[in-house]
Amino acid sequence: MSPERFAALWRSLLPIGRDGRDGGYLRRSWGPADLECREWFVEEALDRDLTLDPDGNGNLFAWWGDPTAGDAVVTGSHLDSVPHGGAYDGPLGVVSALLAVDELRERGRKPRRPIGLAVFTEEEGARFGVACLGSRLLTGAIDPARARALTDRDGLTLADAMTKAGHEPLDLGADPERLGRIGAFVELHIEQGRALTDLDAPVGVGSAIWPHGRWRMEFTGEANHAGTTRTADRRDPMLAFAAAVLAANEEAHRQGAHATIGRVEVTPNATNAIASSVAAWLDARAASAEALSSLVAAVRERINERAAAVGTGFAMIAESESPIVEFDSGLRDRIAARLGGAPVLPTGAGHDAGVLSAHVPTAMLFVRNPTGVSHAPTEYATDADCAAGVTALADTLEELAC
Ligand code: HGY
Ligand code: MN
Ligand code: MN
Ligand code: MN
Repeated sequence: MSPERFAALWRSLLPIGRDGRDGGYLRRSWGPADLECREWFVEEALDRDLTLDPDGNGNLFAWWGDPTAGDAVVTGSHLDSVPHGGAYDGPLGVVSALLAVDELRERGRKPRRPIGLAVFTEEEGARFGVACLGSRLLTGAIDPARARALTDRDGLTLADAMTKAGHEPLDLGADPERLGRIGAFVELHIEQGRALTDLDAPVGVGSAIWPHGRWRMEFTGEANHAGTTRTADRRDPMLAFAAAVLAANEEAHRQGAHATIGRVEVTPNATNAIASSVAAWLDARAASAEALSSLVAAVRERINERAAAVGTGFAMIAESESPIVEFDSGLRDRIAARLGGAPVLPTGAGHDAGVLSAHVPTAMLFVRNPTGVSHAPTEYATDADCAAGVTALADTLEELAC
């Protein structure tokens, strides 16, 4: 695959969903940009004579060969983004899947196993709060009634958003028939880190996904006047919230883990009123389950101490937790060998591949990200490395399906 060929298809998707601020994206699942991206995918798939087969969860599948034959090799990723996110996280895997089909056809290959392309919905969980929602629904990892009731920040439920987009929310749910068709899943993704840059390698193979989770934290205090309430009389939930941010940062640093509080909602959120309550979300990740639970426990303990000291309430509720994912070692080693000994590396980022790995042999390919930055407009990979990623994905599909 040439960088020019990659760039031509890449540029056709690039303008969709730009949020108009320094190159960031807002592709919210079931929102206008997401629907436009999905139309783009359908058009590209039909241009390649692939057979479209969407499931009831909003995931798109496109097939080269008869999927009912089973034991398919499926590749793909997601098209939704975090708010003001980058262009590559998700879409690179989808564009690469389309181009890998082109590459195999130009090599004259006729797969002996069906090859499927997949686009999973709401991978970021940025709209409805649960990451990998589409692949969790497909695999039965989340109850469809709970999913239907998830709300976005405007109070719209997933069911409402689907209905507005012309989809039937009652179709949500596990789809053992479609899942049963998949014999192996390979997701190509921009690396969200600098390991490949440091190794000076354009492509790597995934070994594991760190265990990670999201916790909603609720801090409750007493609203009062900013100008007339003495400090000693305050029950200000912002103090315990501030302790949470510092505890997350310090405990993660101490344990070599990652903890982020990037989202907060203050009530009433007025300059001259002491907050009555604060909601915030902890995103915590670590190399092992033990390290993750000790990180979360340490953060929780420090917040409890601070909340008690300032007389405010505190609750911490797990919203989603993902255990460590060790990718199928046979698949991993076979792919790394086919790719001429490509480096093998873990990731701290969650992926649909992590959800599917509980059901089918799964692998990931990573494409070098020169700065390692992700979930931000500066997320970037060179056309040459992206083209190398397509070639690696085509080699992988050829190795597994042809
Ligand atoms: O948050 C993640 O780890 C992924 O990028 N959705
Ligand atoms: Mn992603
Ligand atoms: Mn992401
Ligand atoms: Mn007043």
